[in-house]
Formats: sequence, C-alpha cells, structure tokens
Amino acid sequence: MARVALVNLASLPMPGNEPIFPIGLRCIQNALDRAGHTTRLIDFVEDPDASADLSWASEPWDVVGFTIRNIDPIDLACGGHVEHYARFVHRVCDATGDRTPLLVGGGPGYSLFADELLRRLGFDAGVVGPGEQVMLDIVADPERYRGKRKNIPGRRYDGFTTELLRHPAALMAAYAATDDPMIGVETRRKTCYQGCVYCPYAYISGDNAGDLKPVDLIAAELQEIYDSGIRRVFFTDGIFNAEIRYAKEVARTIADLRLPGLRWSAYFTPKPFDDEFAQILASSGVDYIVISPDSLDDRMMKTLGKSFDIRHVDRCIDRCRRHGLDLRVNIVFGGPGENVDSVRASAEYANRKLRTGELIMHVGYRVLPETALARQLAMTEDDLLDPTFYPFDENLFSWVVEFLDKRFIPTGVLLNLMAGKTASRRMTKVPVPAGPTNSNVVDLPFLALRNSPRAASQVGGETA
Ligand code: B12
Ligand code: SF4
Repeated sequence: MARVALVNLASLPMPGNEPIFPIGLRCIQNALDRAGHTTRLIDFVEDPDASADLSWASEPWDVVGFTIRNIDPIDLACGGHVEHYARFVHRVCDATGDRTPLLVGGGPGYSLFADELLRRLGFDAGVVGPGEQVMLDIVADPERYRGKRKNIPGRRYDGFTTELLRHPAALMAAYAATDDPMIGVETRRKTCYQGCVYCPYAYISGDNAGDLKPVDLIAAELQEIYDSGIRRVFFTDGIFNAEIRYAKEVARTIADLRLPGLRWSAYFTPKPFDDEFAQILASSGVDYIVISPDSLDDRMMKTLGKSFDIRHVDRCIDRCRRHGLDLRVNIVFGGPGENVDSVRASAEYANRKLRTGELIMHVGYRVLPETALARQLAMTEDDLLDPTFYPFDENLFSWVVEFLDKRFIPTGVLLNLMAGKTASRRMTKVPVPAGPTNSNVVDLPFLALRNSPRAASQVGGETA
C-alpha cells in the first residue's frame, strides 16, 4: 500500500485568495483511504504553519498530489495564482530529500491548463477531470508513471453513487471557524448540456456517465456537515435543476431533514423552473436562487450561447416572487458584441424588474481554454494562462454607471468598478494578429486584455 500526501494548493496564502473547503481533494483522499492507502491532506487553513515549515514534505511519501482549483480570481484587478503555485511546488521538491516522490496534479483549474501546468510545475503525471479512478491506478504502481510527464483523462468513479463522503472532524472544524463558512456538496456528475461561449465546465467535468448521487447519501452528508457546525452549503453542479425531477427530490430531501438554520444555494437555470419546484424550494431553507443570464439583453444572451431568453428569466423571477424566494441575478458586461445599446437594455431591465441587492455584476469575460471564446480568438493554453479577458470598449464602465439605478451601485460596487477600469487601462492590449483569416475576429483594435508581467506577446503568429 502507498503513502500519499495530498496538498491543497488552493489554501495557500496568496493575494486575492479566500480558501474554501477542499471537496475535490477530499474525494480523492476518500477513494485512496477506502482502497487501504495511507494518506495525509495538507491544508493551510487547518495547519497554517505547514506552508512555511515543509518538514511534512520530507516524510517518505510515494506520491504527492496537488490540487489546483483556481488559476486566478477572475477579476480585472487581480493577478494570477500560477507563480505562487510554481514557487511552492519547487520548494516542496527541494524539501523531499533523496527519495523524490511521484508528483501528480489535478483539480478544476489544473484540468483547464493541464499541459502548461504539468510542464511549469514539473509533475510526473496529471489528471484532467474527475480524478479518483486514475489516482487509484497511479498510486497502485507509481513507478510506472515516473518521469512520464503525461496528463490522463479522468474516468467515472463508481464510489460516487455508493460511498458516503465523510470529512475529517479537524478539517471541518478548521473551516467551520472561518468567517461565514460554506461547504460544497455534489449531487450529480454530468456534463452540462448548454454551450455558453465562455464556459469550460463541460471540458472540466470530462467523461461523466451522468451519475446522480442517491438522496439518502446526500442526506447523510448534509447531516454530518450540520453536526460539524457549518450552516451554509453550496451544491456544486453546473446547473442544479438541469434535471428538474431529481432536483425536486434533492430539495424535498433537504426539507425533510429539518435542520434548523441550514442555508443552501446552487446555480439554477430559469428553464426548467416550475411552480411546484419553487414551492419545494421555499420549504427547504434555500438561501437564494442564483441565475446567470449573464446579460439582460436578448441579443447578447443569444450571442453568449444561453439556451433561454428574457421571457424565461421573466417567468422565473415572477415564480420566485410568488413563492417568496430570494434571488441573485448574475450579469457580466463586456461579452462579444456588447455595445451601448445592449448595456442600456440590460440596465433598463434590471432597473425595472430587480430589487436592490439582487443584481450581481461583473465586467470582463475571462477567456479560458476549450471554450468557444478561446477558439474565436485562436488563443492557446500558454496565451491564456495569465488572466486574459475578452476585449471590450473602454466606455463600458461609464455606460454601466450611467444607465444602472444607483441602488445597484453601492460604494463597494463602485470601488470595484473603478478598480476594474483602472486595471483594464493598465493591462496589456494583445494585438490582433495580422493576416486575412484573423483580422476580423473582434470589432476592436485589440484581441484581448491581459493582466501580465510579460510584455505583449505574439498570439497566433505575427503581431499587428
Ligand atoms: C461550485 C463552484 C463554486 C462555488 C463553490 C462552493 C463550495 N463551497 O465549494 C462558488 C460559487 C462559491 C465558487 C466560487 C468561485 N469560483 Co468556482 N466553481 C464551482 C464549480 C462549478 C464546481 C467546483 C466543484 O466543487 N466541483 C465538485 C468537486 C468534487 O470537483 P473538483 O473540485 O473538480 O474535483 C475533482 C477533480 O477536479 C479531481 N481533482 C481535484 N483535486 C485533485 C487532485 C489530484 C492530485 C487529482 C489527481 C485530481 C484532483 O478529482 C475530483 C473528484 O473527481 C467549478 C466549475 C467546474 N465545473 O468544476 C467552478 C470553478 C472551479 N470556479 C472558478 C472560479 C474562478 C471561482 C471564483 C474565483 C469566482 C469568483 N470570482 O468569485 C470563486 C473562488 C472561490 C474560492 N474561494 O476558491 C473556476 C476556476 C478556474 C479558474 N478560472 O481559475 C471554475 C473552474 C469555473 C470557471 N469559471 O472556470 N465556485
Ligand atoms: S449553463 Fe452554466 S455550466 Fe452550462 S455551459 Fe452555460 S455557464 Fe456553463
């Protein structure tokens, strides 16, 4: 049996990082423990000294696994995390002593940039997508993977539908002690059926057979979370109500548990969303319904690849109102084709339909690999690793402030907008590549905005 250390890089102290409970890495640890391996999860919220004192790294590990959740905080004003990961992994390598363990990478952020990160961080192997099954293979015979420098596609893991994910008390207690703690719970492993142009979820979730977690396992998981003192749960599905019949079952299960003070949320789609569902949600302690139309202008929603339109958003909002459900509506200004008219249309809709506090607003689409946006801009993993945003008109910030009711722009939001505006002015304007095939990819004089210490690099060939 192997000895395996699992390091939660997402808990490293880094600017712009607010660690959340590492459920992905816990899934891996749970699978390894059940197979009889000896594991230790290194988390810097649970053990803050472990990021400076690397004595744990010199223990005789056969394999050290690293989870990479976020590449950057997806914020115009924030830099990336990759340099921090690279520095830390290199320090761990130096601290391992003579008997170097096999180094393995995984996690949602890792999956997006697997080839680049494998190279930069010097891993022997990496997993793209769900990691339990491949990690079990690797740990069973680490020498087979040594020096291979290979990423392996994740596979379906049977245990998802049969095993209770029970988290260690000390880790739960450490996160329970943080400010307004929240923990993720998975209900389904299924690739999203929609095709939003900026979204990499389908790629990250990989080859998933569409497993639904049995509701008695979900109930047992929620009970354990509740008993640990954590009162906030976020279901991690791309869309919680993609299969509405199952979503109703899950919401009913939560209601039947009757856990006073338990609040939960998830990403919802406005379609399918019927009255019966709204009624069950209202009885289940749901905190708020998060929907992400991303724009409130029909043309933009279509361009962004949304499979619903403003009429569905209307109906969903009306249903939430009728059943007393709190709402959060996510909007990201600055997508392909955003102009003064679409910003005005979104703002007018929000001013008319949304209550104060219901609009969650961002500016700038982070371009990620394996998405339609990346293909349109012909940008590679390497081009995109530093925080890179779809180009937008610099007047966008002024339009937002001019058209939106002031109640949606309290001081904190205004300061964020100003920080975003200042940052976007300082960012590198990646030039549109010369040549007839690529010259019309965007209707602005630059291809993308990049928050990068690197100088404007050449993307897709020559620069203009
Ligand atoms: C749910 C979710 C949230 C919830 C989290 C709720 C919670 N308490 O857990 C909320 C809404 C709070 C959230 C917030 C944010 N999120 Co988020 N989130 C997700 C989402 C949809 C699911 C993540 C998840 O928990 N999945 C379930 C777990 C079990 O799966 P997993 O972590 O992927 O683990 C599996 C594999 O990755 C692998 N694996 C994991 N670790 C390891 C390690 C090894 C060694 C191996 C071999 C394998 C392996 O095996 C695991 C089991 O199969 C993903 C998108 C996606 N589809 O993955 C985005 C995603 C992870 N989020 C992202 C981002 C950026 C953010 C925010 C920064 C957004 C923001 N600006 O606020 C914040 C940061 C939060 C934080 N502090 O870290 C990005 C990260 C990539 C990137 N672009 O940098 C993603 C990929 C979405 C995107 N837009 O691209 N998020
Ligand atoms: S609906 Fe959500 S998860 Fe699905 S492609 Fe669109 S943004 Fe991604």
